[in-house]
Amino acid sequence: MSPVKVKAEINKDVREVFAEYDDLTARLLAARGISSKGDAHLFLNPDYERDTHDPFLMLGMDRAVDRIFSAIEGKEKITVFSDYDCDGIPGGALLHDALKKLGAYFTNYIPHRNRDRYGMSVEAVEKLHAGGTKLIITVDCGITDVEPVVRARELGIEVIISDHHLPHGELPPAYAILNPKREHCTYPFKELCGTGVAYKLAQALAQKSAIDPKGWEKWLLDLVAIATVADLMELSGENRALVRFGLLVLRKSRRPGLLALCKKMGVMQRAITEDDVSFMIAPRVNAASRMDDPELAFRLLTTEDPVEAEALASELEALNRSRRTAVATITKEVKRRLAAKSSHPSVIVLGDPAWRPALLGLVANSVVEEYGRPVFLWGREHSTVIKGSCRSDGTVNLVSLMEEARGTFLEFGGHAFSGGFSLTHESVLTFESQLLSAHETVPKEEGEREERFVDGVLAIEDLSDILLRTLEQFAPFGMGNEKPLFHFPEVRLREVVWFGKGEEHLKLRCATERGTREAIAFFAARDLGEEARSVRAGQEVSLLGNVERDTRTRVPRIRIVDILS
Ligand SMILES: [Mn+2]
Repeated sequence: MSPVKVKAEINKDVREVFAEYDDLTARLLAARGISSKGDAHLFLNPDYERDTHDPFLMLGMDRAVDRIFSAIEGKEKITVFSDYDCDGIPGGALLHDALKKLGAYFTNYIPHRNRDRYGMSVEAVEKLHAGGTKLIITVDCGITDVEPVVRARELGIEVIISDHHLPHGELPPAYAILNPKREHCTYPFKELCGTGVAYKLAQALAQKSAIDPKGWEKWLLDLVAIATVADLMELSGENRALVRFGLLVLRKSRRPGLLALCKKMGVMQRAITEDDVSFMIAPRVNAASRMDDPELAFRLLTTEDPVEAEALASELEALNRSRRTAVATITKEVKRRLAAKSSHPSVIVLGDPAWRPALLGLVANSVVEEYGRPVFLWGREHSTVIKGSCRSDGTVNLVSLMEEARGTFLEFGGHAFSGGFSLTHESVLTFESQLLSAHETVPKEEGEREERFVDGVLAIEDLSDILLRTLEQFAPFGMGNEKPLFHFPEVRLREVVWFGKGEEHLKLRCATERGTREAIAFFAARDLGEEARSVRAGQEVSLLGNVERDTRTRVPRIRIVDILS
């Protein structure tokens, strides 16, 4: 049995600092690294005006705003150039709405995931020039696109870059560059996503415009919430406020596309949570570019026509279904090939020209989970270049690993746990051996721990509205603010129910003084394994789980993360 430990045991001193709060609140604050009364107050009481910074603190903002207003006055054609993922698309939609409000003459451009390069390209710039564009505003891309920006200038187009990716090397010769991570930018919060940076630009434009009612830009926060959660940004500081208030806007959003999508997905709009954004909305927005054209998702977010909205929502729903099937098919094939081998090297490397590169990240995720080692998968589509995705189990930093084998790649990029790359046809043959020898030399990180850290130990009797309200103060949850996890050491089961089409979901019922309480695990048969399959009524089990509200009955329940015995 894996030992369970409480994350932050609080001593007397800490308890005194948080004297005004109950035990659980104090413990959750401490577990989030909050140590002063002032910080606790800020964290528990997000305030839009206080927590969002003046957009003009961002380097280049004055220049960008002036240039955009002069383009609007001069009726120059503006193109919003955004990335094709669930950060670029909402960001493109956000500037679409803002520029429309301001009466600009503009269009949106989103490159195609398979046909075009990532970010700006010389070809795209030339296409926009032919269409009469005089000013390009990027969203979620552009910070490294020196050559396309040089080409734009040659053609008499000015470029405003808004991006949040880490700059490296020379900056493009753009008219203005908005990026809190660039050198000399003293903007106080660095972790905005691409749509977050676009929102700062919209805020600045709104401040300088005469359009009433003041504060109209806040209605764009639904898009900021979607992108910040989907792009896995740290939910601290300004992001915490943007997402908290963005979710409120999302619940009231009148965007016909979101309304139609919620209906299709069976999500109650007025109760949308960050989980609905991560697991329902973001996959459908991403399915557009993975399976077809990113334009579909962009139009869903911007259309004002309920009939078009309905059609687009159906289309995205269908694309998401075929995306799921395609991922499952490739995953099955990968696992079949792996199962056929008697042993596995320290890095799993597989590929097939028939695999669609845009899906391989999702496949790699499940292979890492099963095999517990770094996984590199490659495929090909619409191009002669081999592209792929990699995921790490946490034992090596993928960026270091790829740097060590840099000669084998055409291009590569990413983070410690996930990345992407491209290869030439020749290097495919030596790819695996190159990665294996790089893996030998690269430093190893400590693997996953055996111990499980929880925020506290509870009894099933503790599930109450008061507990839920305490936990809700800590929402929204995500990166840097994980959903509180609890240990329920002795849960006496009254009833064990398997439900769903293939009886794949598990519901455990328990009797308490407050009435029946439930613990639930979706796809328990697949995700929880043996322990789940062997539970019986009358037994006592030890559970790890989050506490949530049953969306239908509003009664508090446990969302099972693991069954320990
Ligand atoms: Mn992004």
